Amino acid sequence: MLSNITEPDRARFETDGFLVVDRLIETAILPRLHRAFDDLFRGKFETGVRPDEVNWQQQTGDPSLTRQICNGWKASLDIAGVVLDERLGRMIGELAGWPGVRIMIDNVICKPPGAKSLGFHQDSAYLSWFTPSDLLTCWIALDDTHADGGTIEFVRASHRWQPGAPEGEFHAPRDYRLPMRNAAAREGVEAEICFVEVGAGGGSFHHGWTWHGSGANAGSTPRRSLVLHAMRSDVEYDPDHFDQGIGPIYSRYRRLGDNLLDENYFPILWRQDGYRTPQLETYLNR
Ligand SMILES: O=C(O)CCC(=O)C(=O)O
Repeated sequence: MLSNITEPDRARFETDGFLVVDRLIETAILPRLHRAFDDLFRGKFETGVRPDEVNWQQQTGDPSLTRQICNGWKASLDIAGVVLDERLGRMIGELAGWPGVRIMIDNVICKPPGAKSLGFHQDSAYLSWFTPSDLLTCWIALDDTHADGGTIEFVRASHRWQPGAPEGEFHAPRDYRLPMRNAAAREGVEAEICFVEVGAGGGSFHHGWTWHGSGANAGSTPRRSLVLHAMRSDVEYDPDHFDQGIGPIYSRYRRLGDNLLDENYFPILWRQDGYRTPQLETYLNR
């Protein structure tokens, strides 16, 4: 049974800055998603479109690193079927109390046994080019996850800490928790780290300011996850913060004459009034 958001879920998310969920997607689709991951990291792009960020490829990638691709939905219809799902959009909207939900970006992440950590960070510290700049992320485990297998870790209630500036490396830093420990020291608190340990198909939601990262994979199985970073449906480009975090790739999608976000690149997954970007169904059923 796939989860729905309940009032206690909302209260927990509000208090902790994250919520762990047993089941987010049907386990029957996991083999297809595993194959889609293999294809993407081998450079096989089903739709003919290259994902926006290809940070690791089989032929050239450093095998000690965690593999990452951003906006796999543009290359793989199996990935698209998950991260453009209306149901996940609704869950995010209900958790956040937003009128509607757009995808900002997806992350395809694979951490094989032995692969290195991803540094602790706050997503919102890197992303203030749109307004309102609220962000909420759904992290889906495609393998069973364990504390020693490099699963994602959250610091409880850290979404209430002072917003920090970007600090440290994301890929394979020397001490992956250091920026978070520095922030905890500034805050004068002891960080309470919570590992997301779920079966494949489960996962979590986290607030844009919640501190999170993940250690090296000391286990014997890969740790794959599919991540949906979402924003409100009514966001616009923020001309006053346009240079903050958008970078050369996503700034290309800006329209010439106004600050509206183009639904071809940032589709609306769900809105309270029933609207959903109409072209999504055509794309998903190609
Ligand atoms: O999967 C991970 O280890 C980190 C993912 C992440 O940074 C995120 O979901 O925001």
